[in-house]
Amino acid sequence: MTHTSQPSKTTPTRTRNKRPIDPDWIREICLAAGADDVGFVSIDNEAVRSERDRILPVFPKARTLVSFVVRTSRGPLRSPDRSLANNEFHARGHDVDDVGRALVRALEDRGIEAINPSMGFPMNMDNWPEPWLISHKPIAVAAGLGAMGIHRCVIHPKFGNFILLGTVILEEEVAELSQPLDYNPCLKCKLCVAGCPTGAIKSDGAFDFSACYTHNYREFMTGFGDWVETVADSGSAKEYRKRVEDKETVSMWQSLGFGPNYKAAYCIGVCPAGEDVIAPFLDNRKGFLNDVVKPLQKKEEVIYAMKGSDAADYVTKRFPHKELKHVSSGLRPVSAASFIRFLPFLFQPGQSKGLDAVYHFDFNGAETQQHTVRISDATISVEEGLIGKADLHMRADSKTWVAFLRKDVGLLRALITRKIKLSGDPRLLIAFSKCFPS
Ligand code: B12
Ligand code: SF4
Repeated sequence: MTHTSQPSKTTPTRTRNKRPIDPDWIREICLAAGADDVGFVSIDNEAVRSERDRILPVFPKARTLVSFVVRTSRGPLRSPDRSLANNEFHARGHDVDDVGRALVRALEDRGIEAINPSMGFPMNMDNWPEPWLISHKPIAVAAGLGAMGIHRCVIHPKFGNFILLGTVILEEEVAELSQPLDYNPCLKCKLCVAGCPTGAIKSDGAFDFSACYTHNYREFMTGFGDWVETVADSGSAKEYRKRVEDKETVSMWQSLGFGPNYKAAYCIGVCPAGEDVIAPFLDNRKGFLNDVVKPLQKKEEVIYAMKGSDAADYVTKRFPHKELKHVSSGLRPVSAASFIRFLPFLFQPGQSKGLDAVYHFDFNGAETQQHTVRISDATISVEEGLIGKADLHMRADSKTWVAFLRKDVGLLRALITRKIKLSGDPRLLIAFSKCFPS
């Protein structure tokens, strides 16, 4: 099929095209607007089920997801000077949004409704703590634009992980859909594991969300919120300066003025996968390590981590020349349901050593929820309902529980007023809280 049968881009028509759209027409618009690769996925594809559930309430007409990538340049992303990387991330991120806008306009000119969720920001913060409208990664994977690497980012077969992802959602079908890759370009070299300054990337593909978020996103969202609370708590300029160095204050100003600064993204910088990227690694692995990985490992810099977290232990042990700074991630539950949902993402295996216990959470009041949480062998599992015998049973008014976690209400008061009731060994509550530093 060619796109000659389609109306011209410059002559808008309001007649709805009932035939499946020519994917080449869409691809050309995306490429002309700055994309480097494009794929097509049906909203009914099971691989994007999680996204379907997010998209349909916002755009019930959705039929097809157009996934596209924009390449990022390797030099700036690999530089120990993060102003180069930040400039590249921000500029290319805007390029992704430009492609989305161009495609939506072209589709609308043909009478086809479409939406373009942002590459990153802005997000809908009313939906905090999961404000992103869709997750671009599973869509890109289903569209054959790459596969997930050990570092949980999508690796394109040609451009490697030097890509940012975008998605446009439209109300029509396209004539041909894409297929996922039948291999994974990730080499399992684990350079991303070695490069990450916070230990967020585990060699088995597990990802310590809070380690990455607390450091890399120090000047985003709740990292910013934590800084605001530090300002509020300081009481005087002198006290503030004891807590926050001048370079941190000006960095925060820069983030507010020019777009937030990422602190690391070294996992992306060091990744050698992808046809266009791999040659220097294959030619001379030691040289690649010296030129690309070591400068980031050796860099003297501040690493933000929560006190008592696996990341804090990791920095002390693995990167003693980097300056560990204890901060709060600022992440705190907004409801009993979000407390439960967060648990697996915030769990710190290293802090749970020796703990083998079953917890029952029995919430009442504004939210009625029952969950069983097991922690053993440095793993966590969360199930709905009160299953088996608990070592510690907690019956709590959901609002009081959330207020306790947000440090707005003390545990003693909640116990005395019987808003929280414990049965079992209360020391298990201390052991539990150690697994989730905040
Ligand atoms: C949330 C988010 C993050 C989080 C979580 C990262 C992650 N692995 O998902 C944080 C803040 C840590 C982060 C960091 C980075 N991100 Co980011 N991020 C997103 C965002 C907004 C959503 C990702 C998502 O849906 N994840 C859910 C699922 C599919 O991913 P997952 O790996 O299976 O899930 C993990 C986490 O997301 C987390 N999680 C999932 N759901 C929830 C819910 C709650 C409540 C919590 C607390 C956690 C959580 O736990 C999971 C397991 O650890 C997307 C933009 C978008 N709208 O899609 C960009 C995106 C994934 N990020 C991107 C980039 C580039 C980065 C950084 C390099 C940023 C930087 N410049 O420094 C780092 C890389 C870190 C890494 N190795 O992943 C790119 C990735 C491009 C690619 N090639 O894949 C994306 C796609 C943006 C884009 N449009 O291109 N990011
Ligand atoms: S650095 Fe190596 S292990 Fe990590 S994602 Fe890239 S290819 Fe895979």
